[in-house]
Amino acid sequence: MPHLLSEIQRLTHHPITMKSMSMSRMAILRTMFLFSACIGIGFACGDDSSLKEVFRHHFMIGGALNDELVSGKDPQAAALVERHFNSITPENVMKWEHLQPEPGKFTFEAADRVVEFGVKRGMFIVGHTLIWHHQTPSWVFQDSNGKPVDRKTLLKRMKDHISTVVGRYRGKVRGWDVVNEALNEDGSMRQSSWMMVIGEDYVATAFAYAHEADPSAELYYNDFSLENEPKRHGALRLVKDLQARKIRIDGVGTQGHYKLDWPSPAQVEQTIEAFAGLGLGVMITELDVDVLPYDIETGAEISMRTEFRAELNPYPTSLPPDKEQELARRYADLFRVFVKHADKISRVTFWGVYDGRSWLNDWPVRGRTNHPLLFDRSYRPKPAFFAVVQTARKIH
Ligand code: 9MR
Repeated sequence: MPHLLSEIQRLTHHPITMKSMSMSRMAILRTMFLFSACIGIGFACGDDSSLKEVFRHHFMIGGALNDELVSGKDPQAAALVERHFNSITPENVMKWEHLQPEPGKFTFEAADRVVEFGVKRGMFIVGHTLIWHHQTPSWVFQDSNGKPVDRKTLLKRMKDHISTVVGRYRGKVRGWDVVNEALNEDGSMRQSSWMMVIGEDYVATAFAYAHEADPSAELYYNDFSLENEPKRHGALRLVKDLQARKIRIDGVGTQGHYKLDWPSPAQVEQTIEAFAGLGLGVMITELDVDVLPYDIETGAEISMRTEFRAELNPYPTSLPPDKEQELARRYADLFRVFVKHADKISRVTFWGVYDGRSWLNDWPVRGRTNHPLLFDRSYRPKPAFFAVVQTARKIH
């Protein structure tokens, strides 16, 4: 028991007194559960390693940051970022609707803040994202009468946007998600407005414009569910087409919006090998593991929504120890694959910092309590964190 208490103190960073026992009994009980979850899976909880240090010989460790964190309103989250991440991606503020909400009217304040945050700390900053079908205002695709624009006009808008944005952050944003989610699940091209107005070469054109705006920036294609074969083949085709046209592309981001039971480690491994086989860098760009029940097959199709029902929100306070263990094992399985292929992977970025502020609390069902990341709602490392750390240590 004394050992258990000291481990709890180590985990929570709070001394346990009689007073705190009564005041925060729930928190302490929860930590005891966490501790037993750690023991259950044989991981060394209480290890306060920094992720970026632990994986410094493997790949960068990144996180998606929201504006609240960047502007100083969530200092505990910012402290986690400083300690654990050497790369950052803005979660929303570099999307078209934020940067150019109206024709020619650019609003850079929030994007500037995130770039300044990263530059100050010497972090690798990823720009997300230049061309996407979502979070792009409808004016982009319409003329002054609300009719669809022609190809020439849309190409000009694309070029203006890309050269203004990439040009502004030249030398500071070192890699860009140039095109995001251009594919359907069967590997065919998504019939987005980009595709319908410009045609399939909108992808190559966007990459060419980005390269022109900053010849030293790395350029990526980013998508989810590439672990599923049909979609992966679509992405391979798309990349090969760029390579055949001698258009610069440096890497592919497989987003990594995973479930406890999908995709299998073998699927993850095949995906990494397939893109690396084309001579590209591979990145896991939006990693999280959804632990809640779902009735949507896979992926991160943002347009899909389900109504809230209590049975879809089974862990509204905390994750029970058996689920905590399952999540830890899942993360360990994934990181074992990443570490094995560290020569092909340049970065693993989590989509968020801690559970309290994950997009998965609101997708595909609004208002749930999800637990997909390595840090809990009180900013404490979860058993999954310790499991991830162990994967680096076990192999070396
Ligand atoms: O995490 C983002 C969330 O805050 C936004 O509401 C959502 C809106 O589209 O976008 C989320 O981020 C997405 C990312 O930009 C692209 N891949 C899927 C991510 C999760 O939807």
